[in-house]
Amino acid sequence: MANAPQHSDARGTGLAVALLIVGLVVVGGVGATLYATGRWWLPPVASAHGVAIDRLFYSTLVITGVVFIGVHVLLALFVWRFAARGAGRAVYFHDHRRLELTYTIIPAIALAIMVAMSGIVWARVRLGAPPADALVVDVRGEQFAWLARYPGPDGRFGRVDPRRIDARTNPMGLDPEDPAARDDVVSRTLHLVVGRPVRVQLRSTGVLHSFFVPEFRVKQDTVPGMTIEIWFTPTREGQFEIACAELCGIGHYAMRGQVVVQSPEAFAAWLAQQRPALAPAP
Ligand SMILES: [Cu+2]
Repeated sequence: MANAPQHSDARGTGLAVALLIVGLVVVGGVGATLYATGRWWLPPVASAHGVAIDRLFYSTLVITGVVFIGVHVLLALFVWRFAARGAGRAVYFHDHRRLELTYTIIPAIALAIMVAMSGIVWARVRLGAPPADALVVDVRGEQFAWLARYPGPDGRFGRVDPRRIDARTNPMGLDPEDPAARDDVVSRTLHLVVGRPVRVQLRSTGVLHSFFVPEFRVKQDTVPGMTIEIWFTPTREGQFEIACAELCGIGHYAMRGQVVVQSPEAFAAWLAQQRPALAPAP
């Protein structure tokens, strides 16, 4: 029994360290949550489908959060309950069919449910066809800004040709030989109508960018040579920021665009004031 006091010392140190770790995890977790909810949490949603995405996000957070806390509480309990106490030896067993089946099947079911929940929301948000009365806007990412194009009074987008892109005079690459292009309106600010679905046709000049408007819960890469369409319905008037979410070069950090969501009347008035991009300067 000469070793007994040493064991008791080690246990005391172990318990102190365990309590310190638990304390740090609790303080860190609670602190980070409070800080994050105030500063980095999701901005209030401003699109119709965003509500379903938020619901999915919060249910995933609750499910994984409960599992996370449960696992760590169990881990701490086991460390405390089954710590070495003197001469006892740990019990070892190999193969435990029921145990292995339990801890495989339960997480598999939980994960399958979560994947199905995401799949349903994804299918609704990304695979559904846009309504016929949707506004159509062409959006182009370039180093390091965003451009929006509207079809003008004829309601038709003119041809664009990357070879005609000129950073100063024709950043969209409109083809002046196409009559439909002559009245196209190009704006550095994306204007949308509250409550009206919008189809955004995304293009890119040069490199990959990503069209990200956090309030809309919309994020989509733009790829040179491709037109990628997304659609959504803005539900709140206001000004939001388009942040490029793809590292696209030295000016990436400054690649911000503005979205203005406004009433149908204000939108019509704004559009009526715009000069066609190809019109000679007054
Ligand atoms: Cu970019």
